Amino acid sequence: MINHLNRKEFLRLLSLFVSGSLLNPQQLLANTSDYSGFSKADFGKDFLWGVSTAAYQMEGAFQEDGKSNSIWDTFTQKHRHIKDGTTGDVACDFYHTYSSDIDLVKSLNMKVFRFSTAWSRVLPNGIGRANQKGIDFYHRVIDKCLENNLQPWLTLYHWDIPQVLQDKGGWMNREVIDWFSEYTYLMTKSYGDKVKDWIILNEPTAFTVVGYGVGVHAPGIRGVNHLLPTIHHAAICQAEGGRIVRSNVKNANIGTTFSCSHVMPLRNFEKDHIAVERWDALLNRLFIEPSLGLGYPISSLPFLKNIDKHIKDGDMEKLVFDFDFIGVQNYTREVVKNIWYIPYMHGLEINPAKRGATEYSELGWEVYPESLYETLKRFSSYKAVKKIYVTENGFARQDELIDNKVHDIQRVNYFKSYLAQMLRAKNEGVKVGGYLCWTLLDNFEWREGYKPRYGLVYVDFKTQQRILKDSAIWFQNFLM
Ligand code: GCO
Repeated sequence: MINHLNRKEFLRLLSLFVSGSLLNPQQLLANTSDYSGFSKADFGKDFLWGVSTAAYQMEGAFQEDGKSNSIWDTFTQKHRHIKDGTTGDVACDFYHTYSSDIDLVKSLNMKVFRFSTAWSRVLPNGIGRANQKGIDFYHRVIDKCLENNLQPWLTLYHWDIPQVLQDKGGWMNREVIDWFSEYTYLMTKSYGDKVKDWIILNEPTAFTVVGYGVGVHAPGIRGVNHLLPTIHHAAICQAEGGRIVRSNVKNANIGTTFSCSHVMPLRNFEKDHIAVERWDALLNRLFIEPSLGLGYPISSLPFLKNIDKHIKDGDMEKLVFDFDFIGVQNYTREVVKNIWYIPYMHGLEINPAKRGATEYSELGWEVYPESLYETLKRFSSYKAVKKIYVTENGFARQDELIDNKVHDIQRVNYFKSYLAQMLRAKNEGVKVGGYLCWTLLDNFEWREGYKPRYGLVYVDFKTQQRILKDSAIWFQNFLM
């Protein structure tokens, strides 16, 4: 631990610990005990297993067959904000390799293939005339899933609004409600006969806060004045999208997904507990509560108070939608500390390495399987939540290909420990209906570029060759 801290910080922590103010370090360490002894059957025969993917992260073909730029094309090409200077121009080339890639999903004994549709591929002008070649591409993807007896789960928005709409303000412009409705209408009319499982938004907290508040994701916009309308419009679209799917798709199973984390205080100080409340409201409550009719968590998150300016008559009702399920996406936990000078949040997530976490991913995210358990319990405590799916969970590392094999045992252990915590929650009565791991292929990890690899399947980006990692083989056997 001392390696990561300067001497002054170390002495301060030591004195807090001696005075009993710091939580016991053991409480801050991951529980890395080896979980084994469960099998697929323990989850029940209807439990769904699958993989999650996203269009920009793997499709490539960014200008092919009439696709226009999305904000991620612009962000990666123009601003060079990506750590390794890469883009999603080619990514995994899934636009051309979808057929054999979907065969891989089948070969892993999975039942669900979750993908997102790129709005700029099907509606290059954002609205108006549809691009038939773009529409046809997703028909091919869906048909291939159905041929393989896989359920296609379609996510409508995984962060890639068309640039033409961003030029008019994107999510900050209230007209996005009409634009998104038109896009959703087109998708449901095109695929509603074949696709029954629909996810409206992927992680609205992430794309609003990181893209339009902090500005380190596309479109790179900063400031609370931009963030507040973005949050409100995304929350309306989340519900409005649900209503459109409900009216256009017979027997639809409709959900939306949240990036969630179990948040804990660094020290047993009142101020740290208050910081936890703020972070928890931001990470876990911001989008689910308005959809359940509970409004925005303003009292726990004071920077939201000016959101009122953007709320029109009747909007509070429009935020509500009766989702069939909620998708939770959990990778780690957050340990936060009160820091007065941090704007708006007055607290910060402490880097796991700096607080003595023993195991963390290439992104620096701590391995903390109990976070998934806590998240599932937490979301199931909302009475109106009918069902939960874990729609993402996975581990980033720098995998190495040696003799055409990838021995990612650390990832296998990660999955085992998180699955055990999911089972624990399920056995305690949480209605968790499935688990979709992140992700099928190594792909473009947003601002981090291609260095962190998340796939069950290794991708050689020079040749586009695919190689099953040990974790893929582990799933293949586990799901047999
Ligand atoms: C996210 C995503 C994925 C990420 C994954 C790993 O929500 O951030 O849905 O796009 O790649 O979470 O960071």
